[in-house]
Order: sequence, then structure tokens, then C-alpha cells
Amino acid sequence: MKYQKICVLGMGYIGLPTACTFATHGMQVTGVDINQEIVHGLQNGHLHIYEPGLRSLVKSAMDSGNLSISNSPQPAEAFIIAVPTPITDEKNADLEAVKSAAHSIIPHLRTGNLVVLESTSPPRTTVDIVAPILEKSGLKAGTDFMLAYSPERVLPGKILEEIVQNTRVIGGIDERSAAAGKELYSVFVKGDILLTNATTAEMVKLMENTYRDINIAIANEFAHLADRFEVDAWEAIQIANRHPRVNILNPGPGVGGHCISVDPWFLVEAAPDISPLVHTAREVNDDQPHFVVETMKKKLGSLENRKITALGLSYKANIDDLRESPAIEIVKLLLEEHAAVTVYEPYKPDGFHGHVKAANSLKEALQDCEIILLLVAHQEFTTLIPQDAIKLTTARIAVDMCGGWQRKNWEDVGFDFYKLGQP
Ligand code: SAJ
Repeated sequence: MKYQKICVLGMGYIGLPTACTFATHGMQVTGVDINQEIVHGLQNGHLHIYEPGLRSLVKSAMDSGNLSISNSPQPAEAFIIAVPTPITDEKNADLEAVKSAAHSIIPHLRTGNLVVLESTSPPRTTVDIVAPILEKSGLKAGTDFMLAYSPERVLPGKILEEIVQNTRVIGGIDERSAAAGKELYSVFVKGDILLTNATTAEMVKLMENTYRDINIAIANEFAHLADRFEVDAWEAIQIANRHPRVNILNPGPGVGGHCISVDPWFLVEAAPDISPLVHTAREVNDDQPHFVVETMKKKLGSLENRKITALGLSYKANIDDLRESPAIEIVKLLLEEHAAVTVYEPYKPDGFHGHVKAANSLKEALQDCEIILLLVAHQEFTTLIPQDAIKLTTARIAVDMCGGWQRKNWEDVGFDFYKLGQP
């Protein structure tokens, strides 16, 4: 193997598992983060993020002696950039972290090195932005060093499995760069490795997440329509999905996370005149928290001073990630309605900063409230048995905005039950 020394920039949800996986496969890895707290924490065995299995992977990587954590890049044969690409309030891609990571590689870049960008980026970022920055080293991309784009497509909650098993796309700025990327990732990737050019690989990543966003948007819109026509959206979707060529996703409180709720905007920003469908789907999903609160008001009347316990704050089930979470948006909207809100997020009990009571256990969350509002289908909540719940709570109203509970079970023990997409 040509690449024995690797430097991974960005110790987040993608960079940290990637660095550890290379390290446990025998490579010498430096994991870099500009946040001193993260660096210090990892050096002392403390993780700043939760992902199933990650704690023991980090420990194995550290114990192997192959992983070191630093706040600046070290000389290496391959550099991987896995830093965040957030969006601004104006829905434009913020590429500052990518640019600054690329700049920080310049002093260490040598002839024969490989640089891979993994961060989700607008089309042409590798060619038009990263290459010119790296060429400030005096070396020429494609001639002196190799440059590729390889998007990570792992699902939060299943990252450690998918990082190894998924098909991986590697787009080189030329064929040699793509082949070099394949050589690097073959160390641990068991899925197929597909080679293409850098801009195609960027588009592939954006297309995948945009496709999912649009599909969730139509499921959400079907829930709105079902509400209007007094149809059970869940039943209708289930029946429609028996058609051999139909696979409608689930309506929910909205689309969160740092991926699907962000990436489609990169296409809209890059080509607003030819992406109306992508734009509209984003708006439909972004508006879903409002729909949730309006539905609650319609069914339950004014929410002022109502004691509501919101279960779950993360952007989806069984993870700790609160980024762009629709559940948080809903809690904020409930506060605007002057509801008295208690929140309980088992994966991050102190995750919400605002005028709410944050409970430390399900028992504490339920004990004194009027309405139980399920926002995230964490296993701890979906396995809650209504017979048990009714003994723990003063509430007699249960509202399910993510499809985690069955109406009959709650009604049977005496709760008034409301569910998104059900009349
Ligand atoms: N959601 C629904 N209804 C559904 C499915 C999801 O409302 O039927 C919501 C979830 O609750 C969540 C949001 O959509 O708020 C996104 O969740 P997700 O599980 O669909 O996806 P992410 O954001 O966790 O991960 C996605 C994945 N992309 C695709 O499935 C195409 C993952 O493979 C990517 O690696 C990841 O984005 C990323 O990093 O880009």
C-alpha cells in the first residue's frame, strides 16, 4: 500500500470514524480538529459525539498506537478533508471550513501526495475551489499531487457498518487521482468502489440526498391532503406501497440533520433558475413544524399555558444529533404559543437552551403534564407501554407526530390520541 500515513481533517461524525477505521486497519493516522476542546477530549478518551459502536472503535484505534489527535495537520501521504459545510441564513453553502482545511494542508503537501475532499459540497468545489488553494503550494494538481472527491454516504446510527459496507464513489480530477483514491479506500471498504470524475461524484451525493428530501416532502404533503380529506395517511401509504413500483416514505415532523435538510440548497444556490422542484420540496419540509403546531391547535384548541411534555429533540430516532432538528423547531413554536413545555431527550438531556424544563428521565418528564407529545421515535419511547405510561402521568392526551405509537393501544387505556396524518 502506497499510503501508510494519513491525515484526516475534521473529527466530526464522518472524520472521526474514518480516521479510526484507517487506524484499526494498520495505517498511521493523525486526526485533526481546530476545536481544542475536541482535541483534548479525544486525547483523553472522551467523545464529543454519540454513534453506536464509536466509543469502542476510538478506543481500539487509540490502543493500536496508530491514531494520534492534533490541532494541526502533520506530514502525510494522503490528506482527507471531512469538515462541515453548513448553509448560511440565506441558504448559501458556507465553504469556509473546507477552504481553511485546504489552506492548512499547503505547508505539508509533497509531490505524490493524494488529497481527498469528503465534505458534501456544491458542484465544482473540488476543481474550482480546492485545487486552486492547494496549488498555492507551487505543486500542480493532477501533475504533482492527486486530488479526488469522495462523498461519505453513511447513515447516522449505522455509520460504522455503512462506512465499510456501502458502495463508495470516488471522483478524481483525472483518472490517476481516482485510481489513487481507490487504492486508499480499498484498505477497509468492502462495498464496490466506483470511479468517476470529481464533479460527477459531487453531483451524485447531492442527487441522493435531494431525491430523499423530495420523497419525504411528498409523504408530508400526502399527510396534509389526507388531513383535509379525513383519510388515514398511514393506511393509504401502506396500501399504495403494495403497488410494485410505489414506495412512499413516512410523513413526520419535518426533515432535520446536517445532510438532507442542507444539501438540496447547494443545488438551488448553484442553479436557482432550473431547480424549482428541489426548492419547493425544501420549503414543504421546512414548513412541517408549523403544520404540526397548527394541527395541534386545530385538534386541541389554544395551547396557551397547556403543560406539554415533548419527547425527543434529536433530528431522528436513536441518535444524539440535534442539528437542524424539526423537534427543536416545534418546541420553539410551542413556546411562541405560550405553552408550558417540558422536554426530554435521552441522548442529550441538556440539549435545549430556552425557557423549558428539561427532564432527566422519562418518569420525570411524564409525571406532571397534560399533553404527551411524541416528536422522535426513540426506542425508549416507542416501547413505552400505555398501561405503564398512564400510571406515570397526569396527562390524558397523547399526540404522536412521528408515527411511533399505535392509536388503539393508547385509546384502550383511556388517552385521547392524536396522530399526524390521521383524522
Ligand atoms: N425522515 C422522514 N420520513 C422518512 C425518512 C426520514 O421524515 O420516511 C426524516 C428523518 O426523521 C430525519 C430526516 O428525514 O429528520 C433525514 O433522516 P434520514 O434517515 O433520511 O437521513 P440522514 O440525514 O440521517 O442521512 C442521509 C442519508 N442519505 C440518504 O439516505 C439518501 C445518508 O445515507 C447520508 O450519508 C447522509 O444523509 C449524509 O451524510 O449526507
